[in-house]
Amino acid sequence: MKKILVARAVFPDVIDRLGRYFDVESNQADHIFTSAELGAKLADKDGAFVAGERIDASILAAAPRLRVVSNMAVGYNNFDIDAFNRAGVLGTNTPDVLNETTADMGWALMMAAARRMSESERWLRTGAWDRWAYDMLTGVDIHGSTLGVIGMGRIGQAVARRAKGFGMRVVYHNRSRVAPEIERELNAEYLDKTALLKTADHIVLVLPYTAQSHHTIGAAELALMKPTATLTNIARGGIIDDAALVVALRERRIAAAGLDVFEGEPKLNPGFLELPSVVLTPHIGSATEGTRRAMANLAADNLIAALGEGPQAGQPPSPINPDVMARWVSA
Ligand code: 8YV
Repeated sequence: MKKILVARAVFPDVIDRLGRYFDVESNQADHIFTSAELGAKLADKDGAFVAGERIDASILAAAPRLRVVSNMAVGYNNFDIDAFNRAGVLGTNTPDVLNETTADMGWALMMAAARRMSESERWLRTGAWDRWAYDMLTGVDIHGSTLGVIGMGRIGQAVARRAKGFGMRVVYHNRSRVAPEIERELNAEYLDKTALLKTADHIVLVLPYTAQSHHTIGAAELALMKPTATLTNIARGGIIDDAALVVALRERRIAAAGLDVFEGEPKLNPGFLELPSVVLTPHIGSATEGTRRAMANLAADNLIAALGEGPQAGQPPSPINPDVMARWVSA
């Protein structure tokens, strides 16, 4: 029986399912492994189930039997894919099943930032509310405004699709334009980054983290935004220069921000904690019971199939670097 490591705590029934095919070492105590511990755990494993753990050349070198690492996440910037390719290891992820849930979260954060929801609730809880006032906690409108989506992949499109009911104009920026029929369906207009930053009232970041997308939004970009605009990040820490955003919010260069992801999370820039105009959530974009179950099961499907078991044996549903599999067959 092949051996796998499930590196993080996950739904017990998913562990049971994996146990039908493999000798499973689980981690239901959810101990956070150091890189060295993870390498040692993988020394005799054929597969691994991870959720955002960094897998690089040093870990792969410590794991000579390893064939597949299945990420319970759509983003896979935690994988050094070049190292995977060199080692002949398949990486898999969990696309699509979280699109709608994550898009909902983008809207929740954007609306909470625009309408000052967190700030309002914090204030109410202090007991300070004793009257109505014409200018009490006034925010900025969502309806009728311009939504700017940076990163028009599957989740970006789901964010944009929701704008119709709010009567919004949709502008987007992406590495390349999406197909004309998608632009038409979403009523979305392509703009270069500068034009988008100047035009949008509410910007939502939905792009993958790569060396190229590092600090897509820094001081220069924040300076282009409208002082009434909001900025929401449901993508990855590092896409925004958080230190620059703290300054921009402190100096009221933009109205508000909604952040689910942070540079260096689970730590975050302490400046955010002092600012009323930022809504902060702990990377919960995909966190609904149904979606997390779908992600866990898809991650399990990938692992089972990649290791030649189950109904999809040899055909994992969402491989990242499928070319390595040809090397297994011919090896
Ligand atoms: C994951 C995410 O829950 O899928 C992603 O890329 O950011 C989240 O949905 C998180 O990365 C843990 O794996």
